Amino acid sequence: MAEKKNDINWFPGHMRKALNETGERLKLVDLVYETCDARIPFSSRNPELDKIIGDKPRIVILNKADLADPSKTPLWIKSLESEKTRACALESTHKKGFDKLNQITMELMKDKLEKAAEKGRIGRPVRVMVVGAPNTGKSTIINALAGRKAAVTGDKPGVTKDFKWIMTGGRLELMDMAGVLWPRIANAKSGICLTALGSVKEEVTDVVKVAYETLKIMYDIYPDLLKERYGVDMEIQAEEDAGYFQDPFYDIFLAMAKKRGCILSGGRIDEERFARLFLNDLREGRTGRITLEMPEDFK
Ligand SMILES: Nc1nc2c(ncn2[C@@H]2O[C@H](COP(=O)(O)OP(=O)(O)OP(=O)(O)O)[C@@H](O)[C@H]2O)c(=O)[nH]1
Ligand SMILES: [Mg+2]
Repeated sequence: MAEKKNDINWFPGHMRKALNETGERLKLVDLVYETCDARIPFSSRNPELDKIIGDKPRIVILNKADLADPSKTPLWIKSLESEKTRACALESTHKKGFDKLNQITMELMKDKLEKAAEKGRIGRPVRVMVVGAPNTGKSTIINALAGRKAAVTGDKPGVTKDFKWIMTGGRLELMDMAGVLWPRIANAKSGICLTALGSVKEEVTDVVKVAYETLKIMYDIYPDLLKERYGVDMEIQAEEDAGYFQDPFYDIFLAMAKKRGCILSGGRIDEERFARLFLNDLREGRTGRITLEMPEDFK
């Protein structure tokens, strides 16, 4: 495999603008819903955004929980909660988890709403800004809360490019924001995970490199899922073919590609086709429910 660049950096103008404007817009809302991908709750949380949100009450939403490892999501929820920050899981395309989200929202707003009611503002709306990394499901969550398709959604990052207020018809007024990454993703594994699960535009990355690095991460955590999906005996391949200079994972990668019929004329392996297939399987949950990081990895 040809060596290509490893760093992942995607920070287009609309994201810089959204990040710059977040601080000012925060003054307009009571609460923040910060979305992350339940499969990578550390890597899909933006440290720049975290600083800007600061002490504002927030609910971290572990979205796409239907695709995450169900044994790990509760551990993440526990580790993310603190005095000003609550957390919950959502399966927003299946409309699951919203009762809990509403309950926490009202708990966090209780004092503020009571004070408003004392001043005669009974039933005052609750204003929420929805922020988070691209493609983590912000617009989908808003549509579920509004009960209609008020925001545009899509299965690629960077769909929402500017902020938009959406009234739910109930008590909530929601501000949909553009998904934002940050200028330098310092942790290489985070960059790989964000790309593998769809928060970084694939076109700016080396898809084979991303798939290959993701395979290594998956091999460490979920070797059985790989074995099941791709029918390759991981251990035997790794031990038998590992020459001194040969990366054993490369053989596994090639064996998996071959098994899935990614072969060019002349018999060469079509690495790029397999890389896309492998990543699509992973993103869409065909490989299984996965969570690629644990809270204790970041303590
Ligand atoms: N499986 C699953 N898919 C989801 C869930 N929530 C959203 N999606 C899908 O994820 C993709 C991205 O959803 P969006 O709502 O557009 O994400 P976004 O955060 O608004 O993205 P940007 O506007 O690009 O930042 C879409 O294809 C959704 O259908 C979920 O809970 N489970
Ligand atoms: Mg959006």
